[in-house]
Amino acid sequence: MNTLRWPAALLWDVDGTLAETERDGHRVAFNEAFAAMRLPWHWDVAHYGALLAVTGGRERLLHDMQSRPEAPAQPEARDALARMLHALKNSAYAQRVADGALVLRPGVLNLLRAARQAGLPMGIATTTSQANVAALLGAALGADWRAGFAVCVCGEDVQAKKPDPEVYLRAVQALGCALGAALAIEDSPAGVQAACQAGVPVIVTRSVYFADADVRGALAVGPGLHIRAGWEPAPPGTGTGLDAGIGLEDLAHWMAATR
Ligand code: XBP
Ligand code: MG
Repeated sequence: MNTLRWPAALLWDVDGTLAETERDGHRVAFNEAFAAMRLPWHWDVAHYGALLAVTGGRERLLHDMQSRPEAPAQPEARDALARMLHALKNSAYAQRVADGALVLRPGVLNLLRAARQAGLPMGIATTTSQANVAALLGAALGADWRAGFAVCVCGEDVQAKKPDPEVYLRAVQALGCALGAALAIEDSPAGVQAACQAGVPVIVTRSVYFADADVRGALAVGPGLHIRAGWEPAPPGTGTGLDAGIGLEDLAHWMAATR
């Protein structure tokens, strides 16, 4: 009996999945933007965690402004301020990446390399902006990072951000495979919801902000791609050494459950 189903493509989420970018990356950069605009706002770790329920940095700013007396009253002025803050935030984020503040999560590089060696097409399916993906992956993978991904669908490329399925529908359409044949790697409930609604199987690598979040619908959930302990269901592959993380064979076993 064949218990393997090799994915036709791997689709990577970015924030929280490829790297722990939120707490020490985007959050800090938002605060730098507030300071640059002389606004008396500061998003602490806990408040930012609550704000992550709103996907998209600009949308997050607009949401937070609803409870800020200093925010402009007129919707147009609010929107303009959010755009300005978001641009400043993204510059500050790129600077943090350039300073080495953000690195890929353990196990990510190994799986990226294994997929590349196996000729498995990969894509990016993220809510974050194109510039942030380019900053992060340019620093982590080199200037030619884009060549390693057949598609890269970002926040600007969709009408509706996660949990809407659009990002996954677009990415899989560009890859040219069946929705159910691709495999997404996510960290957040919104990401899992987006993949599931698109009909794309998904596994979850837990990130700091979504350590206990409800990610039902995922094929497998675990603490990181670098480690085989703590995954549910347990990684069924053989592993390739004592310290081996999650490999392609594990993904193919988990995918077999979708037959
Ligand atoms: C995470 C997000 C993004 C980032 C900030 O996206 O919701 O909004 O927090 O990036 P994902 P922007 O997990 O899908 O990568 O400010 O560019 O939106
Ligand atoms: Mg994420």
